[in-house]
Amino acid sequence: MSRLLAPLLAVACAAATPAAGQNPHALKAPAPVLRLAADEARPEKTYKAGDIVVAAPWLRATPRGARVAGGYMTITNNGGVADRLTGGTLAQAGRFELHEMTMVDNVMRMRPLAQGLEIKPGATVKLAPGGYHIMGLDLASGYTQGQTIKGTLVFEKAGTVAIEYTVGPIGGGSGHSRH
Ligand SMILES: [Cu+2]
Repeated sequence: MSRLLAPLLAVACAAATPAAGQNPHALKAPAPVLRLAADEARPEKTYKAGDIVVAAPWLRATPRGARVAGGYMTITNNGGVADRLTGGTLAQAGRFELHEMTMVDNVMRMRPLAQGLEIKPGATVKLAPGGYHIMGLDLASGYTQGQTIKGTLVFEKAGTVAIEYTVGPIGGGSGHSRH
């Protein structure tokens, strides 16, 4: 990875993390816009392939000009053997990576999951801001809140799962001030 790209990725990941003192649950709340009642009643979207269930995938909306975006979801393995998320695709993204956020010297950093992400039998793994996430890089254009964006996830055993991300808010307390 180029030295130029690394700071960009750090910004994107920081943007996915609540600022200090901010209630992380507040980020999950919808922006104060009018929503249809039917929208509220819609059940959480799930996608199944073999023993794998992917629930409620969402992407964080991108600030203007951003070339990277983080995505989150919950993955459950209902089978009796471990499976592994190894990659995927994301509409408008030139590249797709699996990442993990970790605290290093009090700074949130991320690293690619070179071995993918194991989903143990019976386990539910949450990809969420501040932890595991998928990342789209080399975006041709940004994502706007409310959009539905197609993508795929590739599992070692369950194979390829077509999913649709809902684009959520950019979120407050972006880490841009760190730069
Ligand atoms: Cu990342």
